[in-house]
Amino acid sequence: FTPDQVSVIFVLGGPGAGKGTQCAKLVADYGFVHLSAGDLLRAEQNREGSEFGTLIKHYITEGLIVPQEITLALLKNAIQENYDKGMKKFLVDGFPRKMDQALSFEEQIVPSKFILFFDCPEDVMLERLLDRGKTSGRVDDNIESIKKRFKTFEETSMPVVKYFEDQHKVIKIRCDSPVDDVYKQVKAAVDERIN
Ligand code: UP5
Ligand code: MG
Repeated sequence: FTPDQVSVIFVLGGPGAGKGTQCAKLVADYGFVHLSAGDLLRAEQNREGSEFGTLIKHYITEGLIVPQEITLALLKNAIQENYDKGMKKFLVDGFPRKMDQALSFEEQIVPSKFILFFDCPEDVMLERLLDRGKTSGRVDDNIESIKKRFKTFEETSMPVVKYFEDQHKVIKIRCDSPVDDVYKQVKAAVDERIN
């Protein structure tokens, strides 16, 4: 695929802000392909024969950003696979979360159309993650990892949001309200931009 053949929306926001939840609703209504960078990394970690399994698990447990080469390759492959099946519209969730990734993706793969940014107070995200941790089985849904994820988000990922804000590409959504209230804002934002 070439950049003019696909369209990508980045979905950003802190850990537990509700990115995955809102993406699932957009998929149902608009037929986007939802690509969560975290999900792709977890799948690669568990793939038999992967040479990156141990490394990915370490970065995720420590709330650190996996070296961009790995994540970029996973995303590029996933876009290609879906493009081959005729899919052209993608929600890239939880990526880019470091400046090098933002620049590489837009230069090497495709520039994003716009960014949905889920803005959520930390105490709300903490409560959601601890609650999800009771059943999620995720190695990073515990208080130690969550604190590290929050720190990485503030120090490393917020500069990416700022970078896109300066380009007037960010739509900020408040997400400390019920899922359907948040989705109303999301839907309005998407309808305005894609038509
Ligand atoms: N919930 C959701 N919305 C709600 C609402 N409005 N009201 C009440 N409850 C709500 O939601 C989290 C929980 O909250 C769920 O239980 C949900 O029901 C409830 P979810 O939709 O899962 O939130 P999300 O923002 O997707 O949270 P997630 O934990 O997935 O965010 P992270 O960004 O932390 O996780 P991700 O999987 O993207 O990344 C994990 C790790 O992978 C990173 O920390 C990093 O180590 C690594 N990574 C990289 O290295 N590079 C990358 O490019 C991407 C990830
Ligand atoms: Mg998620």
